[in-house]
Order: sequence, then structure tokens, then C-alpha cells
Amino acid sequence: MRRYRTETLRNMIIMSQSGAGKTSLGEALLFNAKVTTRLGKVLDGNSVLDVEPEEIKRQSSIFSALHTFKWKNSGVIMLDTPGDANFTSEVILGLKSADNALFVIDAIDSIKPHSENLWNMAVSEGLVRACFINKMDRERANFDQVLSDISEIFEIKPLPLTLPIGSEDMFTGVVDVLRKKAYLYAKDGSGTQKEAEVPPEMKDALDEVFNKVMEDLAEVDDTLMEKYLEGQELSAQELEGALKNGLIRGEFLPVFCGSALLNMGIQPLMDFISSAFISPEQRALPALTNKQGEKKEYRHSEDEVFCGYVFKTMSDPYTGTLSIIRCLSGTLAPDSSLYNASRDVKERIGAIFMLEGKTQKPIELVGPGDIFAVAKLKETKTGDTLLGETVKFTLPHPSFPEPIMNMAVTPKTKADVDKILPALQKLMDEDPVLNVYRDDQTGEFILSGLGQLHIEIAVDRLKRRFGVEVELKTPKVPYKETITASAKVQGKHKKQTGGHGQYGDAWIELEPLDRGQGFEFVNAIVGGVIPRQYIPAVEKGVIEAMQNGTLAGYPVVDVKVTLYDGSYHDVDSSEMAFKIAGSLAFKKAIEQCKPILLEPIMNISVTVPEECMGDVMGDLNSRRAKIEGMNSRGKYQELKAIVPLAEVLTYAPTLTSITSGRGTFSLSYSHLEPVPYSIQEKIVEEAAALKDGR
Ligand SMILES: Nc1nc2c(ncn2[C@@H]2O[C@H](COP(=O)(O)OP(=O)(O)OP(=O)(O)O)[C@@H](O)[C@H]2O)c(=O)[nH]1
Ligand SMILES: [Mg+2]
Repeated sequence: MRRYRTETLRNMIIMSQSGAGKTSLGEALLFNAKVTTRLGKVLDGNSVLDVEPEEIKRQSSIFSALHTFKWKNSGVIMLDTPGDANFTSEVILGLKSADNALFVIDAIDSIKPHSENLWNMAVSEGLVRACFINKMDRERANFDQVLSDISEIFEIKPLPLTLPIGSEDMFTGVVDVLRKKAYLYAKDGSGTQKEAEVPPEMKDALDEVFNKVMEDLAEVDDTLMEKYLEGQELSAQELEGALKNGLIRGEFLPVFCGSALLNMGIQPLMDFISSAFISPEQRALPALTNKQGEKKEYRHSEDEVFCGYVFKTMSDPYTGTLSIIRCLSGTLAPDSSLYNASRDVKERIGAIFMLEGKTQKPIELVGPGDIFAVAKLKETKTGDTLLGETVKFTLPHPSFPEPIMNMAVTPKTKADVDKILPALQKLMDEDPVLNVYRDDQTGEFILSGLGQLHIEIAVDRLKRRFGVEVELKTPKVPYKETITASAKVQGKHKKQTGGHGQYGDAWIELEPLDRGQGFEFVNAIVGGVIPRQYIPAVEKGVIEAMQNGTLAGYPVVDVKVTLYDGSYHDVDSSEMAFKIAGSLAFKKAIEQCKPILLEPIMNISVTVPEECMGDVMGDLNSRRAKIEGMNSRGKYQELKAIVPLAEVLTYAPTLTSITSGRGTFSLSYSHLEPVPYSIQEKIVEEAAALKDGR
């Protein structure tokens, strides 16, 4: 038997900027539904949703957390998500698991840019949306300001279904707008609710809001509108129908209010979640497509073949890896198997669990709309599609922001070196935005993520979960060296030691090539002055010497080497001797060819709100950027420029602060350019100091 039938299920993601009170609201929902016996608090570290040590330490969510509760006739599966932009991938994936989105808006801070970004994601994902204005008990709580910000920033009509009675210290409860009833709450967090008459001083305001809400609801349906305009009263049933239809069509945003911390004003919201939020079958299913673009039809039904989406992977110290799956169609029982269509492998399914915060409860059967966990899938990763039959059809994969913050990670000890890659791989399997690669030139492991905090938390987890300790540094710039003049030199290697000597003698001409040409070796030996078998050895010697330029030890590029003369010895010459001669010649030549440093230049594309454009340009100019063009994109402007990599290694935090988190950017490699002389001098000096161990 399933825990809840599909039509009684409500899947909901709780989202918004950090600190608005999502986790606190989640705790209040669970407490009122008697899932918990005390109201968990983020500040006291006893929340059942923020359970990871990193979350408790920061008093803020980092991972999305699942929990389930029953209210009235519905089973609600909620996903509390982190509001910090560093952990946006948790929300992007979470959106794939939910049908409804509950926005929590701070009555003091109102809607900050990250909430706007998140709102746009929920809209484009097609989720049904409602909001809760939280912290009505706090100083400077401003309900009306939030309503006007909702219209302006979210660009949707707010539909206030509860109004606050008093605010700050005097916040005592809420008025239910449609029923014209007041609910007063105990302030001890117990959630005790008492029905009362609407306070007389609120009657006029309530009438005004009531009429506006009626009008907005009547607008959903032409026949209702006619009735309304004729002055007829709309029945409770008609209003409920209009609320549901308008909600599904996104014509307005139902608004509730209260205090999550004091557990006030929460029950009317819970009633709404249970009665108005949609059940899984009321939402269009995402397309299942194959490589040829063909679609596979499927339905929400339990009789359908199983189809599920893995939206989260967790490593659990006891059960190992847990895959968290949203079932879209069909059913699944323990001890069965599924086909991973994303990776073309069969996976064995053992036990199936319901997740309740940290607790895993075994269940017998899951069906459409259920969110559940299975342990120890061998190859399945976040974002994969699991099917009950072996056909290669997959669900759409969300697109993630590009990781923009790069840090070099250096293992602290020898033992950490071997453990670091497998450990990082595990973290990457859980978080698709995290990336790691080894820079071939600098030899550094580069960890990239959405911001400093994203990377720091990954490093904390490396230590706690895998016992790997690393240091974080700004990555090195992979500079190159090249030449600006030509020279002809001799490289001669001659040694007479005891019996067999060593003899190699090569004359080369070193010349600059155009940018991007790399390396060219020309054999211009005539008359066998160097026997043919030794010529590749000279080239090898040159290539080896090119790995470390003489300026600051960076690889040399864009040079042409012509081997045009030399001599050999019948007995003492060898490949080794000619390799050394080639290498000596190159080193000598480069000194005479006026070497310079080249730096990587990147294409940068920055998208920011129009009003930030001036500051962003000013900052980019100070980073030696050359602006190439601008495009308007609605409220945003996209700016394209080229900029030296060295200047944008830590650009992410700067852009975040200039644009209050509303700016995004991407980088891609463009070409190499000479480093300005004053900067080159500094780099050369630093390299020399490093070599001397200064
Ligand atoms: N006074 C008051 N404080 C609240 C209320 N709700 C939450 N807080 C406090 O606000 C802070 C942030 O609350 P959280 O529930 O952690 O906020 P969140 O939205 O989950 O934040 P992130 O996990 O960082 O995205 C905590 O210190 C809470 O105690 C409220 O209704 N009233
Ligand atoms: Mg939270």
C-alpha cells in the first residue's frame, strides 16, 4: 500500500533568498502537523531540516531537505531549499521534484535579487506558486511594502488571503479574508489558534481587500465576472474553483502572513496547501525523449511503466549513497530493478525509503508523485532518468549556471594526494555545478563552483566525510613565454670521461612565429654534417627546453627553430649528446631573442541589471578589459568584453557585490597577448624569488 494516494499528494518546494525563514516555516508546518513534538529552531541547532554539521555551524541551509506531513486530507511532501546563491543547484534540481512552490518573503527585507532569480526559475518550470510573508512579529515588518514589491518585482497580482492583525510586538494573529474571520495565536510557539471577530479597526481595510480579492477571483472566469458585476454573491464553491484555476494559470499570487518563529498564522496556510495546491496528476508531465527526438507518451497512472527522476544524491554515513527520486509514473516496490536510461545500465533496487529529515522509513510501494530514496545504486547520478523498461528515453536535464569561481586545492599531506580525486568525484556526483580539473601547465587541481562559499563548503565536506585535508589558494595564471627577435647560436655538448666520450654540436636559428602558431622545427642540415638519426634528438632537446622559459619558467610558444649546421664525432656522438646540444642551443638562443611573457585573454560576457551597468563597466576597465559590445535583454544588459585571466580570477565576489547578486557572467578562453611590461617585471621578479627560495 502506498502512504498517500496520488490525488491526495501535495509536493511543494519552499524557496527564497537566505534568511527569510524557510526552514523555520518548515519546522512550524511539521510541528503543527504533529510530526515533531517540539518546534525546531535554526538558531538552537535543533531543526530537523538543517541537520548537517555545516548547516548547524552557519545557522543556514546548504542542502535541500525533505520531510513529509499530513494535514487534513492531504499528504504533503516538502523540500526546504537553501536560499544562498552559492547553492542554487539544490534549488534547480529541487524544482524538478515539486509541483508547487511556496515563496517565503521576509517582511523586513522583502524581495532581494536572489529571490527574483528564484522566482523566474519557478515560473519557467511552470510550478504553481503561493507565498508566505514571514517575520510579522519583527520590528519594521511591512506587509504592504511586500505586496507592492510582489507586483513590481515578481510582476504578478498579489492575492492576500490573510491579513496581519497588528505588527511587530503587537502582532497577534491574522484575518482570513475570504471568511472574514480573525485567528488569534498564543505567542509561545504552541500554535494554539483561537477564532475571533475581526477587530473593528480593521473592518474597512478588510472590506477593501475583500472586494479586490473577489474581483481578482471573478476575473478568472467570464461567467463569474458577469455574476460579480451584477452584484450577485459568489458561492464558496465558485470562489474555491476560481482560486484553483487562477492559481494553476498563474494569474495571481496567493499571499499568507505570520511568524514562523512564533508559529503564528500558519494553519490557514496549511489549509491552503492541502486544499488548493495541486496534486501531481494536475501537472503536465515532462517529455521523455530519445536521441532522435522521438517522444514517449506516458501518464501519471500507477498502471504505467515506472518513470522517475533522480534529483538528489546524498552520502549517508550509515547506508552509503542515497539516490532521491521523484516518481512521475508507475509504481516501484523494494527488491526490484530499474533501467538507468541516462547511463544505459540496469540498477538493482533494494529497500525503498521515505525521507523525513535525517530519518529513513522503509516503505512498501511508491507511485506517481512520491519522492523516495533508494540506497547503493552503482552508477546512478544526480539528474539521471530511471525507467521500468529498457528503452533509452530520458527526461529533460536542467541547465546549471557555469561555475565561475576557481580555486586551487593543494592536498596538505602525501596521503591526501591519493584520496583527493575520488573524494572530489563523489562531491561532484552530488552537485553537478561543482567541477574539478587538473591544469596541465601549472599542475594544480582547480576546484570551481558558484562562489567562494560553495568551494569552502565542498572543502569542509572533503575533510569531514572523506578525511581529506586541502588548502585553498587563488589559482596560478598559466602564462607562456615567447620571443620578439631572432638569433643564431651554437649548442655544443662535449665531454671526455675515461673511455667513451659524449659529443653533440648543433647550430640553430630561433625566430618568432605569429601568435597561436605554436612551434615549428625545420631541418636544414645539408651534407650530413649531423647524421640523420640524431636530428630528432636535437628537436627533442629543444622541446624539452621549451617547457621552462628563461624569463619566469613558463612554457615557450610561437617559435620556429631551424637546425642548419653542426658537427659530430664517429665514436662519441649519441642521441643523448645531441639532445643535450639541442637543449643547450635553445636556452642560449632564447636569452638573445628578447623574451616576453604572454597571458591568457578571456572572452567575458556579463549580464547585469541596467542600473548597474556603469559600475560594472568602470570595474572592468580597471581590470584592463576591452569592451566589445552591449545587448539589451529585457531589464538586463549583456556586455561582451575581452579581459586578461589574471584580472578576473576573483571576479565572482566583486560582481556579486556590485550587482547585489543579480549579475551573472561567463568566461571562455580567447587568445594569448603580451603582458604589459610593468606587470611582466613583477611576475619575473616573483618567479626569481620563488626559485631562490626567498
Ligand atoms: N523574529 C522572527 N525571526 C524569524 C522568523 N522566522 C525566522 N526567523 C529567524 O530568521 C533567521 C533565518 O531563519 P531560517 O529559517 O534559517 O531562514 P531560511 O530562509 O531557511 O534561510 P537559509 O536556509 O539561509 O536560506 C533565523 O535566525 C530565524 O530564527 C520569524 O517569523 N520571526
Ligand atoms: Mg534554511
